[in-house]
Amino acid sequence: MAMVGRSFSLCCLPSQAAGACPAKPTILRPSFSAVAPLQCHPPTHRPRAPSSFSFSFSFFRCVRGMARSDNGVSRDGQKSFPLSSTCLLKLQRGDITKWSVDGTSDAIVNAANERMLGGGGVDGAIHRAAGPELREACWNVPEVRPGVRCPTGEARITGAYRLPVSRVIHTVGPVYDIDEHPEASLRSVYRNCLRIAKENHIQYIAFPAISCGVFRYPLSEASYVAVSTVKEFADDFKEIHFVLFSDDAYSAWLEKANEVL
Ligand code: AR6
Repeated sequence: MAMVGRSFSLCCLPSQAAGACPAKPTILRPSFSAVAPLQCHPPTHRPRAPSSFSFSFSFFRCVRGMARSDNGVSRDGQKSFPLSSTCLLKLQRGDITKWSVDGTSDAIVNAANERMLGGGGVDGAIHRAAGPELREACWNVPEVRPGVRCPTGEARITGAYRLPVSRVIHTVGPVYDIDEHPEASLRSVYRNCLRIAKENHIQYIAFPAISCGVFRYPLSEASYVAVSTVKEFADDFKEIHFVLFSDDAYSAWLEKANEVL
């Protein structure tokens, strides 16, 4: 797949206006937009007895609907929950580096470490896919103390370079066994990511299961914190996604969304 690189500014800090980072000119993936609803036209004739044609048409529509949705999961593998009349929560399995909606108002979240210069897990995958410009952008994020660009629970935003989204939001989740208040720290992670996204006019955002890999946060507890916290931002985004790499993580998030929403 051809990748389109960008040479724009190294880093967009929260205080900078969204316009500081130019919009990506090319969308590399089709959008995950919903299928347009079937239209109903008012009858222009007297009601007729159902013909074999109308039966077969209804049957076709029914089968088509089933192909599109199995237990609420759309053909592209996403399960949707309304958070408000204007915002959807969407769950899907997959690789977050491939995710995008429109390439201009979308962002993915990176489960980084405090140095913000790359690592393993989803952090490594995002840096590999974004290219070396992302590391350079992270390097230019000011340190708040030696070796710390993003303290645990906070968030920073950069460009996305060779990724198909417009921005990357970097955050640092708690190490479950070490953090004194892991739940409070994980809630701060989600709140700060969504705040910085909102400040930068992001409308579509995708999270991985932050802290659930190397940092060993249990999936059931993490999914509860994640789903219940993003709900607070239901009026601020069009879609909030979780892109979950493992079946276990997907099942945990699905169970929690069914409970909480
Ligand atoms: N797309 C979506 N999710 C992924 C992907 C991917 N491409 N790759 C892994 N995951 P982790 P943490 C899932 O360890 O626990 C790094 O070294 C993975 O299955 O990436 O917050 C950083 O530099 C798991 O469910 O993040 C930090 O040092 C989830 O992402 C440290 O790890 C998070 O796992 C952060 O640890």
